[in-house]
Amino acid sequence: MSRPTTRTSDASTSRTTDDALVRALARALGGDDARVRTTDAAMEKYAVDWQNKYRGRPLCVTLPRTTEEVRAIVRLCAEYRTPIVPQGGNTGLVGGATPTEAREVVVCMERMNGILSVDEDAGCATCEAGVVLEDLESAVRSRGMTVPLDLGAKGKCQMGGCVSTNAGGLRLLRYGSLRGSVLGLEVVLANGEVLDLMRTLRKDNTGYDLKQLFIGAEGTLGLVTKVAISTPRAPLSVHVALFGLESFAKCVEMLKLARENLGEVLSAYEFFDRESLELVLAQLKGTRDPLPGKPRAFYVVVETSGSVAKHDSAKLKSFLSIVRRRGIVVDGVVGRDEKHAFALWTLRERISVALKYAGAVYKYDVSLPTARMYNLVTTLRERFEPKFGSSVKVLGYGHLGDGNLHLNISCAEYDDAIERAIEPFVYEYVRDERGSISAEHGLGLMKAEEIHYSKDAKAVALMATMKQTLDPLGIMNPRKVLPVAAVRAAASTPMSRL
Ligand code: FAD
Ligand code: 2HG
Ligand code: ZN
Repeated sequence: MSRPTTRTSDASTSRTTDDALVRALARALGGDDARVRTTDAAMEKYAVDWQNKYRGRPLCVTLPRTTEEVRAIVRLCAEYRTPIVPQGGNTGLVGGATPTEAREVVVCMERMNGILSVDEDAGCATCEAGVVLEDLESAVRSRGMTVPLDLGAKGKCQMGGCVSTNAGGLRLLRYGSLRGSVLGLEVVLANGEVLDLMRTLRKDNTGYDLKQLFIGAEGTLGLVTKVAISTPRAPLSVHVALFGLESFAKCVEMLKLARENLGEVLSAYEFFDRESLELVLAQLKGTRDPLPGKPRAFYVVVETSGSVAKHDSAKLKSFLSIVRRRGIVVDGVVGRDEKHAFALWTLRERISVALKYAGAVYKYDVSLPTARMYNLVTTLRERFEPKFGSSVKVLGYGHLGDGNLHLNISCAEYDDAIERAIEPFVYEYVRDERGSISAEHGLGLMKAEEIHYSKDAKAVALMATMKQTLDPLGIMNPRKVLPVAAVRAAASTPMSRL
């Protein structure tokens, strides 16, 4: 087989090269047409993101079944200098898993969905990267354990995608980030070699912790093919309460009291504003106002998880009386049973689904100092009101216990005038607060060029050098995470000049 040195701009040569690569990929995957897809119809669901905001035109979509097949795909793409877009459940919110217009090869991991082991004694599980989060949860639940990650997309997102995003979710407050829970990884590097970091040890101080490089790398440094994750005991008793509050300051005050009084059983502390609730009630069938007839400006979901129901409910009761006595909450409701608790959680967990049904949405996922977090929402409302009136809705919700605000701007359709009113204003605001422009969703395509708002030039240059070392041909998910210019500069800058 001839070895092209670069992708040529000559259309016919380029097409011939593309055809040769597709044929080679088909051979590598056993000539199975269903696993090397080339028609627009067969590629559609892989070409567009969950929000319908990003769309690309991939050269083909590949669906490997084994690490060996992933290696073969990566080697061929390296040989043909053709970019790879790793894809999991395609639920990412920053366009990281979406191909661009650059005729890339999508490598979707959905067929690598085997659960390899569940170890009750060690409290860990190992699986292939394409296992859906909810499937892993069911497997470990039947053995009395839980996956230390839970999010609204659990029925679709995959373990490899979650690890590659370093997804946070609804119980980070309890279990911490995936950087602590992930015990091992297997990764196919950009040269097609396998990096075997699959250990299930809790403690291992032998040199640099290389798996951390791939956690949150959004597929720009290699393809995650296997994951080992700690699986703590599932809580035996779970209680959920939803409160109505009149100001954001009260939500913050109540968080402090929840930490003090619920202590070790506190497992989630999530907030949403009235605008978010109204949208959910309008868009999602079967949802009900939890505190009918008493609209409140803010709502907080508090969850406790423990092992002795009597002890946990006594703690929750005492917490309720403290926050009532101090006049922090106006009213609240405690989940009567599992079904009712689920209904209360739905109001928070499915806000992003309601937003999707409502039309176009601009999403910002930021870390800010907790007490001042909501000021960004009110500031933006003031900015929008005179120009756009009620045609643009500004919503605030998120993981208050983690200092993570989800700012969402909902409108009928995407509009450059609206975007100009938001950006770079939001990024500058977050920079001035020394926050992060990506708390948990990553940078993807959306924010690759904006990384400088949260990281200084030296840090970005060092990241680009690491990218250059691991992916010298630049084939792993190009244009995602890092600015194009930084990656180019790294190719010609010696480390000593950083
Ligand atoms: P994808 O979207 O397919 O990919 C995400 C990124 O990882 C891309 O850059 C992709 O190239 C890369 N990637 C995927 N698989 C691999 C692999 N095997 N190897 C290397 N790179 C890979 N996020 C949160 O943090 N917290 C939340 O609470 C949360 N809730 C959500 C709720 C909903 C309804 C939705 C739609 C999304 C939510 N998200 C949340 C976004 C979140 O990023 C994803 O749900 C999840 O982490 C992505 O997993 P995925 O398998 O869908 O990955
Ligand atoms: C959540 O916490 C997710 O619900 C999605 O991270 C947030 O859609 C969003 O902005
Ligand atoms: Zn979130």
